[in-house]
Amino acid sequence: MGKKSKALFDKAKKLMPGGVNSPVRAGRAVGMDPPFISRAKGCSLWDVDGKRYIDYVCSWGPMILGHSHPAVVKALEGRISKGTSYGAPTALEVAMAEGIIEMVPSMDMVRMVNSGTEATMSAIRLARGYTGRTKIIKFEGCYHGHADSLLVCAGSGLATFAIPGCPGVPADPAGHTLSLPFNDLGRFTEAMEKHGPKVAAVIVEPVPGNMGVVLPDVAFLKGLRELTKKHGALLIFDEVISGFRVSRGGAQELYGIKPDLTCLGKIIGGGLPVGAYGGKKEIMQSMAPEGNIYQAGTLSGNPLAMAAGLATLKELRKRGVYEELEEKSAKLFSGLEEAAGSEGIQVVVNRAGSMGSLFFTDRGVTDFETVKACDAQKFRRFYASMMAEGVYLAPSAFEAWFVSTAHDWKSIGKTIESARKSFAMLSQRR
Ligand code: KE4
Repeated sequence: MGKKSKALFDKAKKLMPGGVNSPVRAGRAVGMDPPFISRAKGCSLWDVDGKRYIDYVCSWGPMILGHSHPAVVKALEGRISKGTSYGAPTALEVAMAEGIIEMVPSMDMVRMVNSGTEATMSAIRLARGYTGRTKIIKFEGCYHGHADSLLVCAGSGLATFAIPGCPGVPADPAGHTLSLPFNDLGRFTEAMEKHGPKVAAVIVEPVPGNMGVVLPDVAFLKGLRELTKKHGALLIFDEVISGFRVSRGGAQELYGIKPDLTCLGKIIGGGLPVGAYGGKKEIMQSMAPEGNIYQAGTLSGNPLAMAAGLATLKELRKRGVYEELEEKSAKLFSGLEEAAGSEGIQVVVNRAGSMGSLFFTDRGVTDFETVKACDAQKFRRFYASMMAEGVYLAPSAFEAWFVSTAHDWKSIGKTIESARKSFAMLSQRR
């Protein structure tokens, strides 16, 4: 890490827990201190010491058009002189709601919030209020933000009434959450037979990105839809990452499955703080002030976030955007696989559209157990080598690579070449 980043990190650690405003950024999972970023443009980041990186974190998903996209910059410049927040309804929110409802198949009505956590927390409260039930089912390896009822770790053994995932989460909210293996329809069926009438909602990342990318067995997703319907529970798709990412209409469009509620975030804010939840009108109408389930937010629907998000969605509606993302992502990830193979390193690549992960293993990666069996030490060495090469990856094996429309062929080629060098290094250090 450069001298300026180090000085900043030393100071930051005195002022903020771990020197960061979100834990993963501290680099503890890879044993490397983080570079401090000074600016970004297109697919590039520059750190405060002037080093350029090709960026595959893309702010953890939002920057699907790359950084400082001209349309987004123009939208923000045109907005900022009109004020930054009113705390009152605006035409921008109407346009955003219209855009989301038009693009997301299951949405009749939507509410804007300020983060993915707020979106999932609100969707859970709505499901509980609407059904009058309390139990929630989630899946191991899926992350839905840091609301108490969703910060749980799966115990071992059968379907487990979860144990709090960290201090400060009282046993009570966590105790209403069951955590089950992802992609295991048998275990889910068993749990629903046992608890179905008490389950308010089943929440799932339809394409998980938070254990690295794991591809869903479509029969599993279809089973979630059928069994929630059978038992009167709501199905919540957490598409904070997969929304507008794995296809224009997200995983629900890709797999043709309509959840009762969907949580969104990231891309719809164009890089500004945002989240949203929505779904069937007869469910959403339970939310205050129309209904009696409360949720609120000072900056919800903020004009700047709406302007950046609208500009982003407008670009994503253009013809050929998802075909371009698919072509670039296929080239990148097949290039990574070929480079690893040529250096005798066994990797598995999971990819869904322009999000993907590379695992150091010789067997399929289909759930959290198989993710945890991958070689984390090899990932750490690969990560350090790629950062030295100027390729900026998420500092954790349990995250995704994101490709944007701003990733050009030259950068993709450079990434593959850097990976080949990194695989060669791993090969020599067996
Ligand atoms: P936020 O509260 O961080 O905006 O969103 C929470 C969230 C909800 N659902 C899914 C599927 C998510 O991936 C997230 C947040 N994603 C992580 C990275 N995978 C954010 C990065 C961070 O925590 O710093």
